[in-house]
Amino acid sequence: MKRLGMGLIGPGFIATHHIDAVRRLGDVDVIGVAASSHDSAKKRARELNAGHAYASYVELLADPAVQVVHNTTPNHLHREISLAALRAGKHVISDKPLASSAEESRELVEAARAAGVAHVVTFNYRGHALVQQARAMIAKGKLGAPVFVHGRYLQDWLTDERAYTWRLDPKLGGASSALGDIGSHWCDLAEHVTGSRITAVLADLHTVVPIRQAPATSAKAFAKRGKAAAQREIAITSEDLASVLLRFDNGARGCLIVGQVLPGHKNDLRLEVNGRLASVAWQQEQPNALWVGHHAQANTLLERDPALLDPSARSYAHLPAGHPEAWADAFRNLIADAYTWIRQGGSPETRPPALPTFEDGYRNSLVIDAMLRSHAAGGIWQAVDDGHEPPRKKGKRG
Ligand code: SOE
Repeated sequence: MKRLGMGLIGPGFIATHHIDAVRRLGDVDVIGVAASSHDSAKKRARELNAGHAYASYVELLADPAVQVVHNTTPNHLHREISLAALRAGKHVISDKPLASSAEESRELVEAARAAGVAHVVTFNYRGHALVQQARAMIAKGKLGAPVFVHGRYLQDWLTDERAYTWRLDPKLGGASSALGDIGSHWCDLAEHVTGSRITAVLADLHTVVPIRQAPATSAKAFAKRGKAAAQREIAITSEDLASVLLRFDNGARGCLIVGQVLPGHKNDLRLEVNGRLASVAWQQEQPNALWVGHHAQANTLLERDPALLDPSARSYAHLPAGHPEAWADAFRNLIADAYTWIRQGGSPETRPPALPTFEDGYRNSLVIDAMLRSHAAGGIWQAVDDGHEPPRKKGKRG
């Protein structure tokens, strides 16, 4: 198999997992990294054993040894970096969200189509074998018509008012925090697993911690608060708590709760789909079991046993039953699908069915935008833009 070269731009928290996943494929070389400065790139290249430290991302994009660019920069740089990589003819794998707004996301979709390369957004929870099992069961009618889709994504790493991250700064993280950062994962999973689309939302957003004591440097996700040195008060305008009602295009109703200030919840993503015949529920913190609920027979708990999985889910399980697979394995599965697509030329016809692309990233931004609009309008139902018309420019009437 011809070896491919990858370059990574923005070597922060998630970059480690991109590089780890790529290394597990066995036929991709980590060529190098670019960061906010050459010194930072040198430091991270050493720490990650990630090859060359480029002086800038422009230098990385000019390197013919790099065919694939992983964009793991902070949200506000996603558009600039992905656009430059696409224009340089590189395949692009971007951390979520695709960009800071629906408008930017749409621009990236159009640029990716024009470039004719693979374009992937890391909605990594799709990579779990039992998520694919749930999707296959629904697609094959095992649940009957889905009538209710509900769940949660709850965390507590922002509970302490001294915790601060760039994600809470609208200029860097975007207008939304909890919904944009983790609600986006749940919405993508709900649409992917059910095969249906969220058409309308009714959202109630809240900021539980409106003032934070920010240290000189930003908190990393899940970092424990040490005794911070310099403190400054920052007013928080984005939501850290959200309750949302949903309507789907297959007539199903739904509801979602999202929060990042909820003590005891670490990375508590749960999705449940109730059909007219049966139900399924999957929890990210117990990823090797899928609950299957019945009305007229005993409920079951399907363990992640490749021998028992639908053929479409089996390739996402690499270990036998009783050998747990988890977050990093799902991440690797998504990256493996991305490189399979790249090797097949990155055309729409060859995309692996579970692989989220820039189109899914754009779609996801439209759903989150509708939730923000719903809340801003006082909590009224808002239709999700279908993405065919350019999203309304801010401040323009009509
Ligand atoms: C922080 O909320 C975070 O790292 C998110 O940014 C990730 O997308 C999620 O998978 C885990 O939590």
